[in-house]
Amino acid sequence: MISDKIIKAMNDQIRKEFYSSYLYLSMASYLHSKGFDGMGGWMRAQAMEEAIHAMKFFDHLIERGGDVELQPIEQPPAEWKSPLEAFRGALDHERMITGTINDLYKMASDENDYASRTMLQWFIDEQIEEETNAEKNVRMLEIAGESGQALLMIDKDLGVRMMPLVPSVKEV
Ligand code: OFO
Repeated sequence: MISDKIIKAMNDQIRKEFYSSYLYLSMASYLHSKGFDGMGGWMRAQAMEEAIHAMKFFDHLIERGGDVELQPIEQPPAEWKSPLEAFRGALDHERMITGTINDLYKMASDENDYASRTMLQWFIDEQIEEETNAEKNVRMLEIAGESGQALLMIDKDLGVRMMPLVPSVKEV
């Protein structure tokens, strides 16, 4: 049995994951507008991945008999000073999300909700990867500085990221 407290917290997390998707889509749009289509493509793939994260919580609630209550998603920023500032924003955002996942894990542990804890373990592992990738991108852009040539190389490098595979519809 999943508690009302966890149902509420997971509904909040669905909003946060969709906000992440919105934020990265907005960063993608900004980067495309500046001519960095590779970086924009990377952000676009990240936006898709966040929507998949939201759906993992959505599916978990349905499987556990908890009601999904979709909340309004706030408007993300649309402009950054530079690609570096956008990627720094992404890193800060991932660090914040890691905190929310850790809080959820603690809540599930306190309530002896082992099913939620197992599901959240996937997110804990995922956040390590998310933060590592975000840190790597920031580091590369810091090294590139104002060099147009280096920025174009990073753009090309990030542009090879594949779109995530959308999992098939779950049978619930
Ligand atoms: Fe970027 O991470 Fe979702 O959870």
